[in-house]
Amino acid sequence: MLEKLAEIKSKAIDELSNLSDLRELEAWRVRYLGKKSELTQILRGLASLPLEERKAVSASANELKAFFETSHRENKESLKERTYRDLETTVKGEKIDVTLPGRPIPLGRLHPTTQMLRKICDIFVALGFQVVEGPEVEWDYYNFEALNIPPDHPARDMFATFWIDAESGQRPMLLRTHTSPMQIRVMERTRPPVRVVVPGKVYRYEATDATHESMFYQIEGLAVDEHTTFSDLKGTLYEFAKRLFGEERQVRFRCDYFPFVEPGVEMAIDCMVCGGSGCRLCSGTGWIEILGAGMVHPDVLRRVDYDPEVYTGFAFGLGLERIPMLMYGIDDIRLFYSNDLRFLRQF
Ligand code: YSA
Repeated sequence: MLEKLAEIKSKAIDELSNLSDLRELEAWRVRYLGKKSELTQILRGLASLPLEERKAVSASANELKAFFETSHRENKESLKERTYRDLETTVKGEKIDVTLPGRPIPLGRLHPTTQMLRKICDIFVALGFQVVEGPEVEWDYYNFEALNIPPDHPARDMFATFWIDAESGQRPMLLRTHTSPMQIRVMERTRPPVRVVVPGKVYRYEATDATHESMFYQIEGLAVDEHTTFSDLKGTLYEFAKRLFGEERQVRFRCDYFPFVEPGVEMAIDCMVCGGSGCRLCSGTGWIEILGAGMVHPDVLRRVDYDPEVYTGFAFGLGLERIPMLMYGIDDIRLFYSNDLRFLRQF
């Protein structure tokens, strides 16, 4: 047994000299002084030894225990000191220069389409219009029929359509090709006076090019009341153009055709690049078309139970991307939705 104790001591001293931190020292303590350690087992078994042997083993085992406890205490102190010294060296070596400027946090920004959409809506809100939104998945009825565009009407060719489940035999459904269906939805649920603008995404089944996307934004406007006249239409859109493009802009109205208005017009502003003398932007005409508009067709009013003898109204619709393209000289509409950060960060 005495030999066993000598063996334990030599092994423990050997391990002790190789410890490098407090965690290892604690493991050492458990190994040699813990409840399950060999030394503790020997001390517990002393009673079963013959008297003579018990005396000698007891003295040696207790001496070893005291030795281990002292060694543990001393090593703990020196390891603690070593840890502090190491920490101090590390901290001194890694000085933080608090005078350095912080790293900038990258800020997000609003998409140019969103910025323009808000700007335009703000102008109409200031003119007394309410902003409403509607579904992008729409019934054929609202997108076409209620707007005087029955099946097989040639005007359907103006609106290349993404149909949804056209073969199912149910009511035909589509991705709205313009925001005009919201004219019907708004009038169905409100009585005049009505004054709304409707911003939103629309879809056309078209090949994309520099001026055409298959998804783009439109803003629709609708005003209906007793005695609303074509002069109201002109005055409202004239004011809108001045507020958006500046006081000096000239505005021109010319006849156009949309089945849901009578008469129909297109509105143009004089070219902001050449001032009307003709350039590449305005294709040499001096004018840039901004929107389609007109007086709401009496048949459309009748369809929503508005008496056209009592109520009249005007409506307009504009392609949103067209405006920042003109203002900032952007020559390809596809830049808006191709998510190139170099383009988007400019706005
Ligand atoms: C007309 C009269 C009203 O009383 C009310 C609304 C309207 C506008 C009508 N609903 C409409 O959608 N007319 S439109 O087919 O000529 O489109 C309007 C604008 O959308 C165009 O002037 C153009 O700026 C834009 N647009 C059309 N197709 C586009 C497009 N923009 C990008 N990509 C396309 N594929």
